[in-house]
Formats: sequence, C-alpha cells, structure tokens
Amino acid sequence: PQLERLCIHETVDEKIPIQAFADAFADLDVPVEIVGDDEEFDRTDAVASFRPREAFLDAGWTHCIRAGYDEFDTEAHEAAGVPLTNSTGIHDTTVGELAIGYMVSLARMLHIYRDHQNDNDWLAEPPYERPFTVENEQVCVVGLGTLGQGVAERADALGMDVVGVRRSDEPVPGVSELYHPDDLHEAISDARFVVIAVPHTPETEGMFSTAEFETMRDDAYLINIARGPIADEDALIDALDDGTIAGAGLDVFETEPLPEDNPLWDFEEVIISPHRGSATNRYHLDIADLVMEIFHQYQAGEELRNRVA
Ligand code: NDP
Ligand code: 7N6
Repeated sequence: PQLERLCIHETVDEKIPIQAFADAFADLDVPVEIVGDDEEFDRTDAVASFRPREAFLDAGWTHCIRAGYDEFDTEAHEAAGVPLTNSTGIHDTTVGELAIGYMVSLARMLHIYRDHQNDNDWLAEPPYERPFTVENEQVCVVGLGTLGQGVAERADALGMDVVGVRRSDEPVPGVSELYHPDDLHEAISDARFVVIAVPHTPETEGMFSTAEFETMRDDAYLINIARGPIADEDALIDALDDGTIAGAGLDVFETEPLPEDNPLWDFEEVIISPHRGSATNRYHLDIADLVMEIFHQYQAGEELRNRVA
C-alpha cells in the first residue's frame, strides 16, 4: 500500500529540534505527525526515528535518522518485511570538518591555550618542541565511506599524506595508499593521526585496543568520530596514561553521555565533544531532504536509497 502518513518519533528530539524537523516536510503531500511510544502503526505509515522501537515493525517503512543504525534490529525488520533505511551519505562535510578541527587543534595546541585562557594565563613559554603543522604529517583514515572520504578529501587539501583502510579495494580520491583491515597494524604504524570512521559491527567492536595503541607512534593521536565501542575505552585510557600514544579527539564513547567520573575528561591532550559531529544549524534540513527522497522512491515502487534491511 501507499504511505498515507509520516510519523516523527519523539526520540528525534534527542538530536534535532523536533518541530523544526516536522516543519521541513511542509511540501510533503501526506500529514506529518509527531508521535510517542503509545502510537500504533500500520503499513500506510512511514516512521522517522532516532531510536528503534518494536512498534515500527507494524509500519510500512522505517527511517533511522542516524548513519549508524547499530541499535536497530535489521533481522527483525527483514522478518517483518518493513524496509529500514539509514542516513549515510550526508555527513562528509559536517563530521569531516570536526575531524580536521581536532587534528589542527591537537597539532597547534589550541585546546591547551584555551585551558590557560580559562585562568587568564598568557602561557608565556609553551614547549618549543610541542606544536607542529598538520601539513606533511600522515593520517590513516580507517573506514572510507561518507565520513572517511570527507576526512580524506579535507586532509589532502591541507597537504597531509593520507592513507586509509577499507575491505574493498575501491580507490578513494586523496588517499595515497589503501590497506585491507587484515593489515591494520601496517596501516597505522607510521601515522601521526589515526581516524576511526567505520560503522560499529561485530567485526569492528574493539578493533582498537592495547595492541593497536602499541603499534601506533608514541607521538600519534587517535580521533574517534564513529562509535565508542570500536576503541576499547579502558585500553585507550591506559595508553594515554602511560604515553603509549600522545592524545585523542573523541566525539563518541562507550557510555553516552560520558560519565562525570570517566578519566578521559582529565587528560590535557584529549579533546572531548558530546557526540555532535553532525550537529549544525541545518541538520534537520539535510535529514528531511533525505527522508523525502526515500519517501518518493517508496511511493513510486522504486529501490530505496540507503536501504539496510
Ligand atoms: P558508510 O557506510 O558510508 O562508510 C563505512 C565505511 O567503512 C565503508 O567505506 C566501508 O568500506 C568501511 N568498512 C566497513 N567495515 C569495515 C571494516 N571492518 N574495516 C575497515 N573498513 C570497513 O558510513 P558513514 O561513513 O556514513 O558512517 C560511518 C559510521 O560513522 C556510522 O556507522 C556511524 O556509526 C558513525 N557516524 C558518527 C557520526 C557522529 O555524529 N559522530 C555521524 C555520522 C556517522 P568497505 O565496504 O570497503 O570496507
Ligand atoms: C545524529 C546522529 C550518526 O550515526 O550518531 C550519528 O549519524 C549522529 C542524528
């Protein structure tokens, strides 16, 4: 059956002002409703949501407003015959810029100057050896989809030497050398920055742990813009603590919000952002455009963009 309603689940509000998101569908020719957990669905309903709910298995189609759909049960969607789509394909600029921001700040000590600014402290004699330019430094981008390509393209434009890791051997603009995940250690061993941009799957969980941090240079920085559990947090804390690696830029964590007593807060050479890699003032429009594109594909009986189940 055709879709007769677009339901926006209240969990969208965890990341996007929900009314602005709903208003972005003004041109859609079906009613748009914000719904809660007591809502019942049928096959004429489309649902856009941040979090999964079992009730969505009664709908006609479910869209996850995140690129990472690791919380959704793809098998249940397949068994119920309810297509599930995700939001990959739109975060190259937003998350790419965040990764560049981390690297430039870590290289040029912006985070440390800001710490001193908080105390009105001029920091007259910063260590001469500490700052460096990202230009000519090597970055290894692990995962070369939308996020990874967004990072690679920007890093290349800054004159960095970009290498990368992916399972397929499809080349990526700006990436000088591609490695298979089996050769992860070789890929990361010379890099000044290692950027994690893979989805969270059974294969990538714990992909970075003690052995990987030991393989990295001791003046290297880990940037995680994907999902917390891909880098074992206890092992990361140990590696930062004993100088196995130099620092980190982290947007994602094993537990979010990051608990107040987590040791990661206290490292001078760690920059933490609250899982806002995609957050800009027009994010609701980017997601709404994608949802409308898939909505029209569904109505036309076409293949759905970003279908993951
Ligand atoms: P894509 O699907 O576009 O890209 C994923 C890439 O990872 C592909 O290039 C794939 O290439 C590669 N890959 C998959 N498995 C492996 C593996 N085992 N080893 C190495 N490479 C692998 O996803 P996106 O780039 O859109 O998003 C990636 C993840 O980032 C999301 O799943 C999400 O968790 C996270 N994310 C975080 C955001 C934030 O706010 N911080 C915002 C958006 C996304 P190949 O098939 O060749 O291996
Ligand atoms: C913002 C989610 C993703 O996977 O976690 C990120 O896309 C951002 C709605």
